[in-house]
Amino acid sequence: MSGNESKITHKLRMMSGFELPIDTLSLLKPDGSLHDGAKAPKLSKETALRIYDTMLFIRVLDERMVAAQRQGRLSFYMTCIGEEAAVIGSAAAFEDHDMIMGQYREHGALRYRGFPTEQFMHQMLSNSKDLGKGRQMPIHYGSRALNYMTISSPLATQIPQAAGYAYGQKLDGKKACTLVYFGEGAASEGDFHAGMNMAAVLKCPTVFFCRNNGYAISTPSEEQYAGDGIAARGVGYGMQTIRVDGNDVLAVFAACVEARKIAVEKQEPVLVEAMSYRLGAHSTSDDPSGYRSKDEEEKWRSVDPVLRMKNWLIAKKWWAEQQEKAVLETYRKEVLDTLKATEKVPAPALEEIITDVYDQPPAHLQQQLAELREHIAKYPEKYPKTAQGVK
Ligand SMILES: Cc1ncc(C[n+]2csc(CCOP(=O)(O)OP(=O)(O)O)c2C)c(N)n1
Repeated sequence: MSGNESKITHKLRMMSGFELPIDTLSLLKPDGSLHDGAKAPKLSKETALRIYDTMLFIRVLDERMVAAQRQGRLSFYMTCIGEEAAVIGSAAAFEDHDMIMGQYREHGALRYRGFPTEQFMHQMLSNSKDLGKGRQMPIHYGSRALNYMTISSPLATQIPQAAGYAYGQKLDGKKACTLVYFGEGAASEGDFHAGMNMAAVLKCPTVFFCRNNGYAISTPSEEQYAGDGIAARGVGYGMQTIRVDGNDVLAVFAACVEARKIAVEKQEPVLVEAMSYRLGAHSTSDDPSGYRSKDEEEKWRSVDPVLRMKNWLIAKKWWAEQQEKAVLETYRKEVLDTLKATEKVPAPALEEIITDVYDQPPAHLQQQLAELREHIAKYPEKYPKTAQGVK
């Protein structure tokens, strides 16, 4: 029934925004066993171990990069700690030719697709081997080869882009969809509503994946929206919607396999809201002790998504504690060695600041480049890395 043909009533009754509460799908208990009546999705040993391996890599990368930022080797970093099951479990449910558009906390999805360790480092250190030629701040990765759109800092801009990109996939008759990630904070932006409405009306194969991690920097979710979370908005836009336990990799994977199927086979959008918690700071520029308690964090630490998956893998005899130690050691060494080697790579050539947009850079940009060259040559100590390459 469409909104213009609703059932007629003769009694005045307002409806509250909380009258249609949406359940949360949870399959896996923290100890790694299944809830009564829960059915695990079909997940091969190979895929399960690839998900888990990606989780371990991301834990190591996060830990080492925060330390590198504290040592002054990096200017900025954002961790994914606490949200590994939501990000990596969802990415695993999609095909390599599906497009991914991230917000910024989804490096796990990029790694799952095979982004090499050295490419993470080249990007974070803005050097000449960075695929983005050093033009973005750290953690703004992108990879054309892996169908992962470059991260952009203004919140929610990726959401209407995802609706538009998926509309293009539909017009091209592709058996593919676009997976777009965003936080519950970004869902307050106008772009969220524009993207959701466009996808719903034009039936774009877009999977909207909201990481509801409880905070938008220091603002708790209770102060961000009224009503039943973000999932209720999917229903409001006339979209198939599901809410999942974001710390439960099986629930996330099962929901996303179904979401992709609907998007690709029925050619329509789906909203997935994953309920989780941002265990770390918002970024290396933030200190969460100023706005939340240690007790609250501890409560969420006890339902750690990585530990929960490990318990499940061990129960299935697909994993063992000794293997884990070896993998963590290997990744720690790999990340540190790669960081050291990457620090020696020179900065991008200065003229690359104006290439790639125009066939022939226009005169005013050439002029600005000449002025910049002069400026750097005059104050080389202020631009130690760039000045080496400026003649
Ligand atoms: C348009 C815009 N407004 C504000 C900001 C500053 N900002 C960066 S991240 C952030 C919070 C986003 O929270 P959420 O979407 O919940 O994602 P989370 O960081 O929790 O993963 C804000 C307000 C921004 N980048 N862009």
